[in-house]
Amino acid sequence: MEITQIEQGFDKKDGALVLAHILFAFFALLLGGIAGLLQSVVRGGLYTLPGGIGYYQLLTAHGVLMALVFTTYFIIGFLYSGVSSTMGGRLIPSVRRMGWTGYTLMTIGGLLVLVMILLNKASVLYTFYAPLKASPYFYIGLALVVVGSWISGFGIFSQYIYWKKTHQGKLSPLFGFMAVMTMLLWQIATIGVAIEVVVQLIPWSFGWTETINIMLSRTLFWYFGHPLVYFWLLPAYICWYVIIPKIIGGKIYSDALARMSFVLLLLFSIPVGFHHQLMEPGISPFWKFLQVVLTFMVVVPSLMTAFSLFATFELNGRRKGATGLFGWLKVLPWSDVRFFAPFMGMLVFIPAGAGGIVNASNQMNAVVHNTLWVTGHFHLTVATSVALTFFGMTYWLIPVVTNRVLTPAMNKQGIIQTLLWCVGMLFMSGSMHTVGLFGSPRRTAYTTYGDHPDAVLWMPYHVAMAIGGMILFIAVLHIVWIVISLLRSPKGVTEYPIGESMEPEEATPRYLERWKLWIAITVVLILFAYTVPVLQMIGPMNPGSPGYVTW
Ligand code: HAS
Ligand code: CU
Repeated sequence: MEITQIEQGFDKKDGALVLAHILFAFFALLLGGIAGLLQSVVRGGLYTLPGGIGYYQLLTAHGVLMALVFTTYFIIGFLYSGVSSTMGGRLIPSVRRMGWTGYTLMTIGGLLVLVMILLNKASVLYTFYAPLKASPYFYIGLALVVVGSWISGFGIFSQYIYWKKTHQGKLSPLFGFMAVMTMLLWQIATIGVAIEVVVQLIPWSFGWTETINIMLSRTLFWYFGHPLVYFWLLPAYICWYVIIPKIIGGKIYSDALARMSFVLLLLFSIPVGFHHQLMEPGISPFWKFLQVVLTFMVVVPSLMTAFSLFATFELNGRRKGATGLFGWLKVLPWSDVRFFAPFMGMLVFIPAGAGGIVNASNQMNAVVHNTLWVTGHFHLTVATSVALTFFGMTYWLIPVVTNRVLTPAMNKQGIIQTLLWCVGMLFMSGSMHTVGLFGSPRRTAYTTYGDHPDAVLWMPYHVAMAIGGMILFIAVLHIVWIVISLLRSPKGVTEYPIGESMEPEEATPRYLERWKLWIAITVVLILFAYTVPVLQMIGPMNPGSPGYVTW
């Protein structure tokens, strides 16, 4: 039985599940924002931390809360909302239960991780690189977060299977297809980090094993760590492909192209982790080269996405009578924050993606690796393109799931918030990129290196970073205030904005939904890229290292 959204409003029980995720995400954003503000002023030499709080402790809290907690909660909440809306009108009860079980486990694990960081027992940064050794309970917390997210992922798969069974032979809704792809990427990627945490880190931090194979642990981490960044990006792409066309009053350029780009993102996101380890000894150049080639393959679906977005915008403009090369720009709804915030995310993604291609090029990676350039790169990608898109979605998502409406006043606040974010990031990420090219290292507390001339050159950029950090902190407070205000906006029914394709359903080839085929190719690519180097790593040349607590 289909229930149309607009008459009934959003299912209340589903709404509660989605809202729980979204609110927890913004709670993490607030805490992470406080840590971010403090560390940027410390790094700029403007402030000294009181009461024995460590710089690296804050940096760990910031990274974990922003990159892992904010993103994962927002994404799962968003995917559940769209799956409920497009695949049946409500979640089947067993799926909703899985959603809550996943949420509970993730929250227990997440709080355990946070407590360990606050107790200063886990200042190992968000990549928790060995041989830095945290409390075992930090790693156990991480494992619980992963297991929780698996259960949430199975919920999404179940709703998809249910929809397929009740709609024999029909093409799945684009949102549902993309949600399944996102969680599939996540499930395959997290196997790597789960092995690292359960087999290596937990026994070692309990003292059951004395040493740890560092190369192997970092490789398992980046097997997960690169697809992790696509796990953040794919939901933003869902918004750009599926939601934005509806908001601008246009249509999706091509359903088939959108699905194909998601298939390619699954295939090529995982066997590329070595592009984070290009400067590490212990991996032979051939395997690094191979994974760099695959990295350039994973750029292709992003270029397809850019193409498709331009086509959507332009065709929409022409339909509305726009002429000339750039006439279509004029008819876009600039004063609508639901469009404006994600659009700024897209715009920023052009230089952000170009920076990624610089990183992936071996020789240039030697220049930028471990410098603030990389920090600048990911503050554009995840902290602007993805974050602004998520903020832009919040303006309709909270009203949809709470059966309320967005007011013009809140829309206006949203435009201001978006501009604040962009200005703050221009200062912060701009300085990071520049000073990174001058060699200023990332992940370092305040130091003038004995007033070395290079460090003297870096200092003004570090101060500019701090100014950007302050503006961004104000923008964090602003979005949190907006979220609270949205919870109190007037009652009413908001439509879930799902775009339609320009093409008829028959235009999408059915092989795009042959999951077994895509999973099989993914597994082959992973085995190809990782088997030999991993075998080399676990050989007798790698005796392992004891752990260190450096903080
Ligand atoms: Fe990256 C490091 C390479 C994308 C996140 N990356 C990081 C780290 C993070 C991160 C968090 O190869 C640091 C990890 C750590 O802590 O050490 N990255 C890439 C490449 C891409 C890329 C090749 N990264 C991302 C995305 C992220 C992200 C996305 C998060 C969401 N990255 C690297 C490498 C490193 C790295 C190395 C290691 C560096 C080192 O040495 O440590 C590509 O996927 C990028 C492809 C993107 C494009 C852009 C397409 C543009 C679109 C927008 C269209 C706009 C429109 C609007 C239509 C080709 C789709 C325009 C309208 C107008 C009017 C103009
Ligand atoms: Cu990567």
